[in-house]
Amino acid sequence: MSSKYTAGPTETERCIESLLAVLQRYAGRDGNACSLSKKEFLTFMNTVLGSFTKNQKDPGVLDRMMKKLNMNCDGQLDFGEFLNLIGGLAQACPEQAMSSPTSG
Ligand SMILES: [Ca+2]
Repeated sequence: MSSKYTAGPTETERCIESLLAVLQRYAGRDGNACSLSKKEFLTFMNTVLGSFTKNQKDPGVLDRMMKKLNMNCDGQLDFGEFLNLIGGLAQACPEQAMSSPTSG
């Protein structure tokens, strides 16, 4: 590590660490703290992204999201697959993200 890293983690690094911490918090419920089972994914979505899931008129949307995100079809969302979820959500609401550039 060069000296430019001694000032602490960058904003991006903190974001990644936060996402990893969130994943581990929900993923740890069944003993595998590195990936979300479908049940954990549903808990995560309904808890953390309740405003998103509440607005979904299609009850199968989370099932399809899980299926789409689970690239290797192992029934679990690992960190990479979880990041695809976050990226997809970020793309789905660019206006909301853009409307508050100074918050957080
Ligand atoms: Ca997977």
